[in-house]
Amino acid sequence: MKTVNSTEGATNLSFESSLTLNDVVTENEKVREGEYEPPDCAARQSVAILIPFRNRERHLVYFLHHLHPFLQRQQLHYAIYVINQAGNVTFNRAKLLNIGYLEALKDYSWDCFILHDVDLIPENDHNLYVCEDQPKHLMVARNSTRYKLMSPSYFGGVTALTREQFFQVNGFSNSYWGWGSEDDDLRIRVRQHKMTIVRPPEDVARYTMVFHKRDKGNEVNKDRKTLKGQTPQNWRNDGLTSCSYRTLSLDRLPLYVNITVDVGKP
Ligand code: UDH
Ligand code: MN
Repeated sequence: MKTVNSTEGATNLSFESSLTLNDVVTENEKVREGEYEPPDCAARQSVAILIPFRNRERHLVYFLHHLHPFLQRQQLHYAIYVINQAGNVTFNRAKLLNIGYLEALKDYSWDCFILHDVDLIPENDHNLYVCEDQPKHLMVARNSTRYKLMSPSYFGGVTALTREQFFQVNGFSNSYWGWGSEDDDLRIRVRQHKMTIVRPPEDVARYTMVFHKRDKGNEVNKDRKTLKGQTPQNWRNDGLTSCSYRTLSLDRLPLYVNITVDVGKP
């Protein structure tokens, strides 16, 4: 088996439609229940990767295929958590990420949390999946927006916050049902706590988004602008401290921990 112990810089990504989850399991014998530790050094940070999820099995296969070797080249101690929203009610990305944080901390006192869309694949392994002394926005450039940052205030797609940073801002709001602005809400929380947002250089922080259409059950949230206006008043009462949900199953699969949850409804 190939040993992975150094980064490679820009890589050519491939997306083979014939690739199966079993193939990816075979490629990654050293991963146990979604977790990996470098065998011959002590990782500087222990990192939990949290993925909000529903009905994106094909994307997850590509994600695991690329991310496991990517993270191992960076010599991280890490684990991947997929937080799967049960049922058909409107998707709630932010609440799933709050749940991921709370559940992952039951396993281990992770230093750093990477909040990661399942369809975004990093193109360059010099984009380090570790936390900084300020919250970090990792997805600066992506194919779907011609590798341009959409706005200087954009804080979506892939972000990294320490356990303490995420705790301080009370995590995400639980109130964003459907698509949009939950990431802006997190940025407002971060700014309110006098933190700044850091980014890697744009030639490094590049991603390919696997093509997709808008999902059923994740329509644009019409209340998103109103909600965003209330964040400075609401953050304290709406977040990790008020996140109620029901865990339906927790499965430690070979390449990730799958947590299926009932998040309630709008
Ligand atoms: N997600 C799911 N299942 C869903 C919806 C969202 O797993 O049904 C997760 C997934 O991790 C995804 C993330 O939430 O990467 C963000 O959702 P998204 O990928 O739908 O958001 P994006 O901004 O697309 O990429 C919005 C609609 C795109 C319309 C394209 C028409 N040009
Ligand atoms: Mn997407």
